[in-house]
Amino acid sequence: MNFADPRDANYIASANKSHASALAADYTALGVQLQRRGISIDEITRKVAEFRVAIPSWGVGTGGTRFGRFPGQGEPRNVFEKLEDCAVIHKLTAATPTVSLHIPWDRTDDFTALREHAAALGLGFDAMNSNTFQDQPGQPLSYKFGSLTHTDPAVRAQAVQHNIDCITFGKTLGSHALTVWIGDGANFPGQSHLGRAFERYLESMASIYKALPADWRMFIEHKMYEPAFYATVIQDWGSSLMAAQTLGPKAFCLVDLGHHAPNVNIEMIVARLVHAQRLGGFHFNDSKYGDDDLDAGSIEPFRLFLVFNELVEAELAKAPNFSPAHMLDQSHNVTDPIESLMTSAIELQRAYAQALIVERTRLHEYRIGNDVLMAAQTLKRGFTTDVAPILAQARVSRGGAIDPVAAYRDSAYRQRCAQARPGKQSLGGGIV
Ligand code: LRH
Ligand code: MN
Repeated sequence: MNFADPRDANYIASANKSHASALAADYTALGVQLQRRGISIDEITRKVAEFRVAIPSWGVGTGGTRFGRFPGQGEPRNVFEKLEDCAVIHKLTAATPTVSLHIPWDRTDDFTALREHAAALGLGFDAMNSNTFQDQPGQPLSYKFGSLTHTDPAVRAQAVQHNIDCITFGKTLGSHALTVWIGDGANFPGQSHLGRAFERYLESMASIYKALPADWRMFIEHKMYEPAFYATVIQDWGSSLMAAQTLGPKAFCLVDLGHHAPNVNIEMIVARLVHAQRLGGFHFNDSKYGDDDLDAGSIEPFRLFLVFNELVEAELAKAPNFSPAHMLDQSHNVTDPIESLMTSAIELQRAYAQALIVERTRLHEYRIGNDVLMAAQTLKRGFTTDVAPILAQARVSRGGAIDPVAAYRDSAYRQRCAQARPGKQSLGGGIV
């Protein structure tokens, strides 16, 4: 089997050769179509090429559920190998230059060496993620009954210190944000005092907030349920926003698309958080029922488009304090994680491009005139336009592949990893 390095610029250039003329024809045709709508395709392509989304380090290994995990071939065995796979995703899509780490899953003795390894691969680091939803071997106090909101101040102190350690590691890596998601909550009515649990949360988060460097942000991630199945301390965007506004200007709300009940209007939540100037960022994924962590845009692409429509409206309105951090947060149980992460990053670019080509002046007129049907049709036209040539051209303009999945498969990178990374295939349950 012939191996090629899919991160190599020459390999990517040669892989693009056979697709170049078709792309040129499709791009020209779409350009003519958009020109008729008064839209410059090159302007859209330039903006799409600037779009960036961070890769979750925990997403490059095969994920699982509580019922089991079916490891794939050549899984990364440590954070250094995870970064090598993240570099493949970035080189082929030209859209994912940063990685979001999870501690202690990515803990290493030498974060400076990790930073240098990443830099050599052309990668940097986005938000750090703390983990006080699992107990680690040798951990003095258990998080079984909570962490930052535990009734025992010693457990809360242990969880606060863990978050402060994540900030310390992040400073070495050049990260500028800490994402705090906790599973704290109750399984039964009566188990916890809903008000006091929230007060303990604010007290603990205030201690973590104090440890944030001046140029850092803290992202509060809400989630409706799981692992708590009756009440979760930070259950919804309202609790998250109240906490952010209480903690201070460096605290923001992070929207994980899978953390809402089915049919919740997430784009409305985004619009409100933009208004409150507390939209910190996203964990993009998709879901049909619960926190399914499926590939972004795979179940509800129209919903993803509507979220990006709110982001484009905010961008055009120059909304104050608006610089959302885009991250993927997915669990790849039955696909090659590298392929899923590449196509998911592209689905975000697709939703962004579709939102960018909406004819906003016309839309505004229909809205003001209450021409409901034409307003809805004008917005939908962005979604129904095939922007694939723009996405491919944006990749090529940054040295990426016209067809990333084909280039990846033809390189036999996975097969090479299977040979180079023998061993480690734990079958247990759980997302990683
Ligand atoms: C919780 C969550 C959180 C991560 C974890 C891996 O469901 O979305 O963002 O810490 O997944
Ligand atoms: Mn998440």
